[in-house]
Amino acid sequence: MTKTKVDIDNEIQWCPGCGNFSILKSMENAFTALGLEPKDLLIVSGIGQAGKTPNYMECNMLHGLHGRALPLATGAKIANSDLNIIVNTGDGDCYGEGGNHFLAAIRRNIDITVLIHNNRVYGLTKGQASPTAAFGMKTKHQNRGTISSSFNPAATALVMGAGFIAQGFSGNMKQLEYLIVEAINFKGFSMVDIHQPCVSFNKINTHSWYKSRVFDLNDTDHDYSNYENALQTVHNKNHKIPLGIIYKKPGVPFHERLDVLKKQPLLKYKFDGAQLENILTTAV
Ligand SMILES: Cc1ncc(C[n+]2csc(CCOP(=O)(O)OP(=O)(O)O)c2C)c(N)n1
Ligand code: SF4
Repeated sequence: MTKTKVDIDNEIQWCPGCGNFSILKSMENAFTALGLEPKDLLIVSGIGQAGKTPNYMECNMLHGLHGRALPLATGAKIANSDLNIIVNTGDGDCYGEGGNHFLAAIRRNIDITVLIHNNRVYGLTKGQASPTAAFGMKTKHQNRGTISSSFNPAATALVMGAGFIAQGFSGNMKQLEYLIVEAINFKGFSMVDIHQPCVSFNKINTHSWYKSRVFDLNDTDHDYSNYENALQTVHNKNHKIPLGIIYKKPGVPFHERLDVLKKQPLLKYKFDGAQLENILTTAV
């Protein structure tokens, strides 16, 4: 069973009250529910408060540069498709610096689960507006309000053809655990965009701000297998925040699109130096 290391090592570096704690605990609960052992798991992250997450779990981890968690996860999945690969990334990391990698991972349908800790600010660097900040949001740095319009992750993922799109909230751990389990069980690219307060630097999108806006899609007649239904949900005009599975449609994942990977993971192939030499010498 995969345990968090929070209580054991007391090494955690997040502010008291940060939404990251509930995300971490929901991950532990989800891994336990799935019977995942640390050896079965690779957690990949980039830079930011979200990027610290794998440090607080018993797991294999790969900590990359800012915005580069997704290409690392892609390479790891190609090398060893037997691994369950989870990416912990922030809204700045994933939708800002790593934005193009987000699009590429969806197009390739890499069989990984991406958990985005979406607090609408760059937490680690003290609260600049991130791509998901609302237009006009005032921060210490954008003191007249941000002049960029807000990025809509679920809408972007949907039109790009992502197979599993969900939205969660750090203030609803039971649902978040369920969404993480469903995302991991999904074969192909899966993402859970998790609304998370940053208690130190985002005084607008607070826990109570979210509480008064979130609603459970299960309480509506939402059909996550219906694209039109999902499209309407992600363009929700009433400023409420839908939580749950927005869209789910399986497709062929990347490692099953190539015969060489379909046969066995890359790491099980023997290194053939002569073949490499041949490629290098004949390449134009
Ligand atoms: C290429 C690059 N740009 C900027 C930075 C500086 N930087 C480090 S962490 C960070 C903010 C991360 O924000 P987010 O992904 O939203 O994560 P959070 O800390 O809010 O969880 C920034 C801008 C960097 N390290 N590398
Ligand atoms: S700065 Fe914000 S995101 Fe970072 S640990 Fe503190 S509350 Fe959490």
